[in-house]
Amino acid sequence: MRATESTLLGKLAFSNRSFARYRVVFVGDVISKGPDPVASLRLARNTVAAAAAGSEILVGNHERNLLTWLKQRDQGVPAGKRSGSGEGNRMTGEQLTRGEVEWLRGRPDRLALPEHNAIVAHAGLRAGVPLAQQQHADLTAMRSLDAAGLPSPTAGAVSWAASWRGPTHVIFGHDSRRRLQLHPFATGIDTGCVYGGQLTALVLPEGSRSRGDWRLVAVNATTTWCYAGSSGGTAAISRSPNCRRSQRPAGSNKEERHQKREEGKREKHRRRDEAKKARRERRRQGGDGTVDK
Ligand SMILES: [Mn+2]
Repeated sequence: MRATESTLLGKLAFSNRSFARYRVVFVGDVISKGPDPVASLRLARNTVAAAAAGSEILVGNHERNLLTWLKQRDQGVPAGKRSGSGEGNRMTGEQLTRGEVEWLRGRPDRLALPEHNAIVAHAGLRAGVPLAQQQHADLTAMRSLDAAGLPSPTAGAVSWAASWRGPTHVIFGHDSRRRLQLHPFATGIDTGCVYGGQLTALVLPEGSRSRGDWRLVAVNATTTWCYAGSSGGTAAISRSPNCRRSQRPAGSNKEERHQKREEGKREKHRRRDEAKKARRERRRQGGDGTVDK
C-alpha cells in the first residue's frame, strides 16, 4: 500500500508536494494487510507532522488490535494467549520503537471538524449519542445495524451509514467490501486499496460544509496484497501476516469463473473438431472406417 499511499499523497499535494497548507486526517487502519505496515505508518506519521496543525491519524480496529497485543505483551501475557492476530502484530510490534508505540497510544478514535459540519471516525457512530459519549468499539469496528438497530461489526445487509440522519456528516473508512459509500449524511472512503481497489481521499476546501463542495480523489492500487471474501484458513505469511489469504483462491471472482467457462467451451470445440478430422481421415483411408479388419 505504501507506493499507492505515496502516489495519492503526491496527487493531493499537486506540484509542490507540500502539505504545510493542508490539514491531513487519516481514517485509520494504516497498518496490517499490506507488505510493510511499519513503513506505511511512518509515512502517514511524517505526512501528518509536515501538514498543518490539527492533522491526525485516527485509530482503526487494526491499530487497536496492535495496541492491545502490545499491552498484553508488556504485561507478560504469553504469546499464544494474547488477543488479536499474533503473527502480524508481533512483526509490526517488534519493529516499532517505544516512542512510536507511545505516539500510537495517543491517537484519537474520533475527530470533529465543526468548520465543515463533519466528524471523522474509522468505522461509524451510534445514532443519538453525543460524540464525546460514543464507544471506542463502535467507532473502530461497526459496519451495520442489527435487527434492534444497534451497531454491529458484521457486514450485514445495510450499512449503518445509510440510516445515519445527520445533521453532522460522518466521514469514515473500515468497510472496504461496500467500497465508496455516498449516503446523504455519511461518506465511506475505504475503497479496498489492499485488495487491488483504490486509495481514496476526500478533499474539503476551506469553508465548505457539505459534500456537494467536497472532492473525491482516488488512485488505483499498484498491486493486490490481499484477497477478500474467502473464509479459508490459509495464513498469509510471506506477503502480509494479517491477510486471511495471500493466494488468490481458485474461481474466487466472477471474471475468473467466466474465463474458466470460456476456456471449457474452447476445449470442447477443439475436441469436436479433432474428432471430425479423425473421422474424415478414416473415411479417406478406408471408405467407411470399417475396413482393414
Ligand atoms: Mn477497519
